[in-house]
Amino acid sequence: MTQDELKQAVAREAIKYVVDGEIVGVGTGSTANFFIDELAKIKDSIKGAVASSEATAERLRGHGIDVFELNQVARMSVYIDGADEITAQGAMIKGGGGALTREKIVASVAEKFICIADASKLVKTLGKFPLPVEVIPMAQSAVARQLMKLNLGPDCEIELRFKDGKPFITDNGCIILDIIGLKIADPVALEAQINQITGVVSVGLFAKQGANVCLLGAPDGVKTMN
Ligand code: ABF
Repeated sequence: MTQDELKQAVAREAIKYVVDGEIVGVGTGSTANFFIDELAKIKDSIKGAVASSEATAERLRGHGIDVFELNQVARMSVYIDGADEITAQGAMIKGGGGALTREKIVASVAEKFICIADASKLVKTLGKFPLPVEVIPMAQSAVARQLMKLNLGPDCEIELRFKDGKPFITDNGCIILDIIGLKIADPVALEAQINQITGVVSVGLFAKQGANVCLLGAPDGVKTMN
């Protein structure tokens, strides 16, 4: 099976968690895109969706699914999204696509986070994938200095994310600092430490509120981790 086929398999499985007549929170990325394609097949049985990025909103609308602003939504049963890395305990690194802040906000409103990923995303220790930090642009250098003061390890480096030769700008008009070379022993503690730095909008560590369920696609089938 290809990686895309594994992603499609978890996307199909995730449909079982969608509640009839309700609004579903939808993530960003290639696995979430497969989920949107599956959601389109049952669009008449849901009220609509809240998107975690402009790209997701566009894809949902393209499939004829109503997109609601989060401010219009008081409750949501499930938020379904991919991850860059996930542990067996449900802690994740997210934000490789740059949508971490909106993903975290939409996830915070949902009663359950359903993570959909191929088996390559499962790790023992988070940190091989660069950890994204969304930052207010004027605070770039100040935040980078504060991050270095956290003594995150000998191999740790901080890089401004670029796209097409220019600093990457998020849907919120902010920049991303990627922390590379981490081995995250205590994800909950590191998430709290980084959140406290002035100028940080959010960090792509989803540990305090991690995934409630992870659907992991492997060649021998989809495994459910609770
Ligand atoms: C989003 O999509 C992100 O938080 C994460 O960076 C990414 C995973 O991408 P993919 O599904 O394309 O592997 O969920």
